[in-house]
Amino acid sequence: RMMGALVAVDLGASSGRVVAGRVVDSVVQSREIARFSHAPIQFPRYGKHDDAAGARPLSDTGRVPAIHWDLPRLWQKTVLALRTLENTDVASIGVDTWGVDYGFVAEGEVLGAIRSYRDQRTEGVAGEFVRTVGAQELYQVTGLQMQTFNTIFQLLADGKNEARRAELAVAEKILLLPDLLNFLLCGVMAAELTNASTTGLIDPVHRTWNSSVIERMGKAVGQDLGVKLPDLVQAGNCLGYLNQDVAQLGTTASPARIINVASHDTASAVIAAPLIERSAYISCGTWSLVGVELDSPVVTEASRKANFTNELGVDGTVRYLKNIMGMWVFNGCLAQLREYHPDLTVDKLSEAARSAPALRTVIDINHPVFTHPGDMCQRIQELAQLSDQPVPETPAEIARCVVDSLALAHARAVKEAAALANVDISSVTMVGGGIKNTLLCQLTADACGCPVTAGPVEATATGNLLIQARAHGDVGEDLSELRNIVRSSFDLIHFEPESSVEEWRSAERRVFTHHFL
Ligand code: LFR
Repeated sequence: RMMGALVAVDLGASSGRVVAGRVVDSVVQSREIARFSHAPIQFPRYGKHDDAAGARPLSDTGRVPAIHWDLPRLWQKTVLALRTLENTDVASIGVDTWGVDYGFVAEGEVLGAIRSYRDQRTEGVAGEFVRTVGAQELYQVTGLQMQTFNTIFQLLADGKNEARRAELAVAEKILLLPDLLNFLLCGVMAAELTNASTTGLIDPVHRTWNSSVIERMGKAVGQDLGVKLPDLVQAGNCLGYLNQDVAQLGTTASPARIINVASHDTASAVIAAPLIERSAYISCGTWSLVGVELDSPVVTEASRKANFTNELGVDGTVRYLKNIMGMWVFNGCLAQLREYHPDLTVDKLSEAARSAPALRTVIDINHPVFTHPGDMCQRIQELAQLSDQPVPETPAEIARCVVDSLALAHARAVKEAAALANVDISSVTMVGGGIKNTLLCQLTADACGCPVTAGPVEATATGNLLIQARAHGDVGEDLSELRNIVRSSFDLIHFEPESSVEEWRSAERRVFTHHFL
């Protein structure tokens, strides 16, 4: 049987792509249809009726900008990419994006702007809620890491703002980004579980909406949020059929299906991480997500203090992992350095890092100063100064500091994951765009003191395609079979540790660490 093409719409926080593929004889064949970069967009935020503030720089007013995603552009890019496939037989489409962010739907339309998780409106609000519920209790019932951007805190912040509160009041449903795009594609609303697990509103043991937390939230914002959250569905569910006004895909008898994939990008990436026994994974993109696959959550106090999260994967798995600020910091430095060095590219900066002295300065790459867009180089220099280390000045030194620090953070998180989940780890599997930086892979092997297998780069889109293929019955049911397909479809690169772990341990002692909790 010759099946139609599968289409993965994969939107990361720094770039999006649309990939068309098939699985033929247990090999993924795929072709990139479109790729585009995008970024959170900042708007000045003024005080209410505060005319005097108009003329002053925002920094003087103590106000932080509002940060939105460009949904119209993301949608437009997606539609244009789909239209290029109008002469192809397309069986289905699956959408994945970064987690936590959402929009409202009312009267059949998207209502208002989509805030980015980089928006700082949640700051005080998150702490207040956590203190009322109790950090320990909240962790025990949600298993979720403490990040001020978790959906639960964003909704709480919306409830405190008159205008957003009004939107929340008229919203019929709150839809996470991939669910929102699915709704636009086919008119059906649902919440796919892997991404719902990033909200803070899920019970990770029963894998259902967490009614007690939702009730508390609802009280805090003065509305019954339970009715606004759509029904949960599992990855693999056929949600509906592509609206032919968007694009004419499929056949007249059967338009392309919209399939719920593992719609959290990290969940799709972990599906396509060709894990072997006792291997940790690192999904390297805007973030580095470092962890292990488990079959039940870990909600101990030690785990909470280390800020590990229990996000949900497909087939009953738990993604026990930690968020490390990944290429976000590197790319932020690059953007800034390009003002003075317009010819600089990711590749050139990565190469420059290779030639700079190793482990000269290491910083806490996960320090909250890096959360928001801006002057990354200065922030690095300040942290270097604070810890009495040489201040990196040249592009090469800055880049090296970032890559060394990131590798160190990778190693530390792998070690913590193993200890906290009580599992043995003897290798690390790295996937995602960040592995194109082979220095990062090598240094991660060095810092971990164990072999690293890197690939595929397009793990997220691949995981997306594989769940669609499985929904059509084109591949086996088992996650291990999906990973075998990945192994036979991509060239994986192996890195053996080359330097002594001792050097890394002593470097670690120089890091000026920020304690979250
Ligand atoms: C990666 C990711 C992370 C999530 C962060 C914010 O793209 O989805 O898993 O913590 O973005 O949504």
